[in-house]
Amino acid sequence: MSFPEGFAWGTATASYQIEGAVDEGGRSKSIWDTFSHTPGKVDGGDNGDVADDHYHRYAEDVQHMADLGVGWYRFSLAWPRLQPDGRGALNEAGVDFYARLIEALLAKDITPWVTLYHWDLPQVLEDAGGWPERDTAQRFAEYAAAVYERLSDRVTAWTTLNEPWCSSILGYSAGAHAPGLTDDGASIKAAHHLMLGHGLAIDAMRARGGDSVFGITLNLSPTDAASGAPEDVDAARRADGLANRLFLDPLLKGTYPDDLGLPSDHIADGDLETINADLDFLGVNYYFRTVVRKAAEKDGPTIWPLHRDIDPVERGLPKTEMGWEIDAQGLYDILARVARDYPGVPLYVTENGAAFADVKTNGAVHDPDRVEYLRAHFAAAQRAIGDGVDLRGYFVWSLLDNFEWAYGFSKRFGLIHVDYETLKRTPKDSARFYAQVTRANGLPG
Ligand code: PNW
Repeated sequence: MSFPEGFAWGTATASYQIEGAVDEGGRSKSIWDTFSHTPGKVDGGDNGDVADDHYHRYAEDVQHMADLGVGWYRFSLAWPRLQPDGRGALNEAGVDFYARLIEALLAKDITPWVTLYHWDLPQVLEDAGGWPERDTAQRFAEYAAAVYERLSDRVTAWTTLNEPWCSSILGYSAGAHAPGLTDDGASIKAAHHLMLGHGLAIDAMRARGGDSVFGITLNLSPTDAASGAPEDVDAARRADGLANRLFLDPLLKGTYPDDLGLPSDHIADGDLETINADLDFLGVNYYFRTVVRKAAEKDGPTIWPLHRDIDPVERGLPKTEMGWEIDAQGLYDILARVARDYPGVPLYVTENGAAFADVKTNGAVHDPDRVEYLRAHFAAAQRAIGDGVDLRGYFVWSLLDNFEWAYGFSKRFGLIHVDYETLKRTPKDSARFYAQVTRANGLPG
């Protein structure tokens, strides 16, 4: 049960979910500070003010990674820490924090895999219009280039964006994520400007030389019809368009899907060429399969902007604490589909994992459901590789229990338990399981 030699095993986190220290080192506010401090937006009124206090405890966290035996760590940089004004010179205290983290990783032979944007837009840029505004793409490219100049002597793997679907659609049309808007048209513009920012950032970083690799991470979901009825099949095609092809097509083919009837006034000449920048890798985040049917048109916040006649359908499978049905075959299916429809780009699973309630006894943390979840998904990835998918690595979400966005601290995804009273870290059974996998480069047994 071995993976290819050199397969990159890692764990993943994101800045706002773990760092805390929101008022330290010259950091400005992000849209997630604003959103989480707005009553009613996050479960339990939770916010990331302290989170895992990783800003102060990063050295201990790096030691936990070493114990896991991971060779790679995917984390994100907080734009408001590095460029508090959303433009101009970098903030030295911010650069210094990430430089110390990166050096601690390198000292343990852990390769840093940096994400430039995991949703914490400087609030000052949201005040200027946020992602629906074209200038935000330019701001992002300038930020990326400035950071690249300072860190590319030590960091050689660069991801521009994490999950532009979440930033655009959850943020601007479903209202479930910061900035919490519910405007279908704004979300489509936001998606375009995110990808434009991605393309401009890659151009700007490549122009500065070095031997880094550049890519982007998408959350992808195989999308099926609930029945063979033509209207359900049509709903599934459109849901797939909005969740997957809206991002995959421009990034990897240089075209937008033409079957969604989306507005295009905001698209300028040359944009698609910029967005279609060569990718050294595509990161795939996989959590669940989507099954839909045709429904009646409805108003209100939606994850299917401008296609308000789609309903999700449950299949009665066991679920994680997020309410997401567990479907490891879905990981195989999405990897195989990307490899077939968008050939030639190396793939990484940049996130996969699950929220489950932990069982605590005598200071130990048992999480048999997570162990089984990971085992099944690793096996699915291995089948995909066996069938020819060029999958190069796998990052488990997440290293630590952390601030799970709109769910606050109520959902725990960590391999390592965090006690939010004491901030004590305790590796779960799944951490010991994962350490066996990384050391054997495959499933034990
Ligand atoms: C991802 N959805 O978010 C993020 O990259 C992580 O920061 C997050 O903690 C993790 O998955 C678990 O949620 C997603 O509704 C949030 O489809 C929502 C969705 C997908 C991914």
